[in-house]
Amino acid sequence: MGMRKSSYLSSLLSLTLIATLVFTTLPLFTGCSGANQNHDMKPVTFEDGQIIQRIPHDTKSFTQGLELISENVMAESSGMWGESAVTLYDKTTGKVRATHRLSDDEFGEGLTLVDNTLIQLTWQKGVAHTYSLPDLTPGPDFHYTGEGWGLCYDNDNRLLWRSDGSDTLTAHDPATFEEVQTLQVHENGQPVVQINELEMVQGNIYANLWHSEDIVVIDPKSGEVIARYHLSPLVALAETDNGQAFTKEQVLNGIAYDAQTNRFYLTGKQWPYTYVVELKAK
Ligand SMILES: [Ca+2]
Repeated sequence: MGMRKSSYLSSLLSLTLIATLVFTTLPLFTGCSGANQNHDMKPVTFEDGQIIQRIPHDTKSFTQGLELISENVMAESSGMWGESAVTLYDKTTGKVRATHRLSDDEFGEGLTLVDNTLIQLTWQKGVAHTYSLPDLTPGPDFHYTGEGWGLCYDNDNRLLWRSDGSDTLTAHDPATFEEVQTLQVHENGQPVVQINELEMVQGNIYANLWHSEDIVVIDPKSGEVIARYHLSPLVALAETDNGQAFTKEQVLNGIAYDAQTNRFYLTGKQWPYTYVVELKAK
């Protein structure tokens, strides 16, 4: 009796598992006929916004910095020892326009544009590289203390904001990279740590948090997190598009804002796509 009951339960569990697999897998293939064959997609609405388009993304790129530097051109900084680079590519096709490899002892991190110069952080070397456009011709380096994680530029106040994995953002003078001020980031009285990639959007700082599926919006005057977006539906879509489970380091990282369309370009480390997303106003 015990065995029969166990066998019955086992069959029931198997059927439930198969049904679950069928029902969870089916919808995933209705809008996409394969990761590298069809980039079109049906818009996906989720609680905090809508995913409306996917754009090919280099799965070798360990994304650390993402910024739209003109109407059509995306700049991306990628990390990893021996593989770090800065790359310019078409924002709709992903076609590479220019790329520059870092030396093997450098780990690329955040990047941003100041006037016509790209600035790229390195993780632990205390060096920020500069490049002129459109050819990524290297210019003079900047030097700073501490780690480099994310970088964005507040053009209105002429301030570069750098994250270092802690709850502190450091503002630098864009001409000299001298430290101007620091900002403690907090939410409901608690420090917000592991702040990673950054993006300046309409006077606020949008930030990835390392190993998190959330993007937070930081008021640069107070350090208060004034909004938090939950991007787990985007991470789930990207993982499906990837065709296999993400490793624990293939995290959401990379925010570029298109002021013309009020849309965000969001990606992750070694993701197959960058996604165009409309975020709800909060
Ligand atoms: Ca960015």
